[in-house]
Amino acid sequence: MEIKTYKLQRHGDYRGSLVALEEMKDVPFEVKRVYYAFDTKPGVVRGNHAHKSLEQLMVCVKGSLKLTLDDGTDRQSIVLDNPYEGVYIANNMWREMSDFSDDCVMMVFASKFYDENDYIRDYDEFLRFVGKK
Ligand code: T46
Repeated sequence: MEIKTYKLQRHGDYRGSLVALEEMKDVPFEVKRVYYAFDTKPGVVRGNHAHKSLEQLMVCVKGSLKLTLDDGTDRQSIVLDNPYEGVYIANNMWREMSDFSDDCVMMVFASKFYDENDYIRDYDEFLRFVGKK
């Protein structure tokens, strides 16, 4: 399994940096929702679920975190520590986010509105969903 990353274009000049993301261009789907997590407490692991249909692009806009993706067979981790890199997270990936730095801001672009029914929170149910059990 390979984690799919996107290099985001950095518009920099003497004033500083700016990254612009447009749906179907920089983000590979239509964006219905954006959310961000910050002030994550030390040692916390977020995520621990998959989705039935949601697609997402994650960007660590400040600080760093470790993202682990699991397709039911293989598990890979990546450290996100710059605002010029996005990671595509398909629906059928179990995800965990850990090792958040104190200043971390995790921003996520999502293809659908929030829907608790789209979450798969049980790992065995996830394995059945991806046909690995
Ligand atoms: C995901 C990973 C990467 C809302 O009310 N609306 C929202 O759009 C979201 C995302 C969350 N919430 C509420 C639900 C919970 O009471 O915010 C609280 C924290 O959400 P959650 O525990 O789901 O956060 P994470 O960081 O474990 O997971 C989130 C996303 O929920 C999830 O879709 O893929 O980030």
